[in-house]
Amino acid sequence: MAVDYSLYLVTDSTPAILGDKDLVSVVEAAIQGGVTIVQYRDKRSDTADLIRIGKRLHAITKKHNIPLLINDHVGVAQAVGAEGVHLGQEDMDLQTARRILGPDAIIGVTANSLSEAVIAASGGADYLGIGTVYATPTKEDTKSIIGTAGVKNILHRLSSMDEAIPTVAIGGLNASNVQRVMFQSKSASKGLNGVAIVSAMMAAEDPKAAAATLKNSIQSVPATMSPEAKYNQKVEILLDRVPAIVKALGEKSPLCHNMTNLVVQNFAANVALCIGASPIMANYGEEAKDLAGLGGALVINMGTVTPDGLLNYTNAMRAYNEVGGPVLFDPVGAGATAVRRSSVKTLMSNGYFDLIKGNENEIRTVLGESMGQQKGVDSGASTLGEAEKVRLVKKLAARERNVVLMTGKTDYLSDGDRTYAIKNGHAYLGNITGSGCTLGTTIAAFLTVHKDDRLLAALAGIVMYEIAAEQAAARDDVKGPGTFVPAFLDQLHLIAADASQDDFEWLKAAKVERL
Ligand code: 3NM
Repeated sequence: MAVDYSLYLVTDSTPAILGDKDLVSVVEAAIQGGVTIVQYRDKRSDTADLIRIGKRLHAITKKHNIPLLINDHVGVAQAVGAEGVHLGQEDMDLQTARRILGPDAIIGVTANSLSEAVIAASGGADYLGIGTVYATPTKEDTKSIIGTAGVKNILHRLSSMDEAIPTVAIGGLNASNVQRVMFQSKSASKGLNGVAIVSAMMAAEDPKAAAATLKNSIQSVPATMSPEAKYNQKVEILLDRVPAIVKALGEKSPLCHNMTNLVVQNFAANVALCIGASPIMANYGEEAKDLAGLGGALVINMGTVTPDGLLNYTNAMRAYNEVGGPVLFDPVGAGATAVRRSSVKTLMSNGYFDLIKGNENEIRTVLGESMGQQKGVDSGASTLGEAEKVRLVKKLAARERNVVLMTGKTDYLSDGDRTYAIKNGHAYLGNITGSGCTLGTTIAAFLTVHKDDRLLAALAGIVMYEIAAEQAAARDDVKGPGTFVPAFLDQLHLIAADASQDDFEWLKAAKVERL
């Protein structure tokens, strides 16, 4: 019998999660909402109770024609007549359980690492529970938090094996992240078959509605995430499309919601205005619920991160993710302190970023290939060659299934598939504060006007921004970084004004190469 693993309910009878609700009623409601398989997990009851409750649960699951598995206790599974068991790494070994339960029983195994996954898959497990994806109060003794990157690694390894074993992810999954986790975990050849969830259903006030919402999220593709499409690769064709995008920005004047650092608030708002966007510098995450519905984009720039700030970023990111509004992440100084390194992890595990932009060190840190302590938030001297930079942006974009921009004298832009070098800009951008941050503001605004191809939208913003800088630096009245700033704002404004008149002479200065 083919088992549907898409929405896998793991029960929990502890008061902290179940409250005063009746276990069997909660399970039945969740099944009515769309649960496809149930695991009875109860770490406290004695054997007699496990069998008694297990039988009641089995009566329900049989009525709905879905399998019931018992956590850990092979004997209980036999007594109840359940369809199988789920074994943790500390439970009975797979081979013994198979011998006792026979070839038809469904036996699942928890895998936390590549080797655990490979051993279980080649040992004949019927499915794997891969986790812990995110930290969860439901199970505090978890071994390691592997995130979507860890799940993806395991899936990639399993895809090279003969056995096409089904997989579910577990740990900290809920309505706000299941869709993204399914999407981001997918490796080229293998995706998850489903998600295993405890508290988001067992602790819900309305388990049927909670299950229905989860089911709906799992079955749909996230609003802004569609990189399956085959995009055009050619630079000339991409640049031909830039004018329409720049013009659309001026016409639409999208909201550009910046949660940015204290240093650049004013400059970022001015840049947003000059390119034709409508800035709002709202740092209170609760406001994002209203703002996210207005069709704009969110910039999370963690240049002056604080504990409150981190919470606000997370809330805002969730609000935009829910409606598919673009979110840009600028991990300023990501490698500078332990706090920032951990902030990057917190943010990456709590939501989806359409685009991550950073300098060499920041991108390395986000990827987890940091060379150690970074001094301050400046870019510092580049230490990597082009091939290595290209490898980093491609790898991060493929891992996150988004677009990554590494800024520097040459910028590298990739969606994991297409990668480009952009050689516009001027040295003065490196002599003023906020030039990287306001490039982020610019790109975020562009992401709202061309959602079909995020890389192209970002490219349009980058060339407009950097060519404006070249024009400003070439002006007679510009003597250095001080006079450069107002001239730069002027040129951004002029390019936007020219675009509204269909004048795109400036675009001839674009220096973009496909790699
Ligand atoms: N196993 P929630 S995490 C039962 O990592 C379980 O193997 C895990 O609970 C593992 O959905 C976990 O409430 C608890 O986060 C998952």
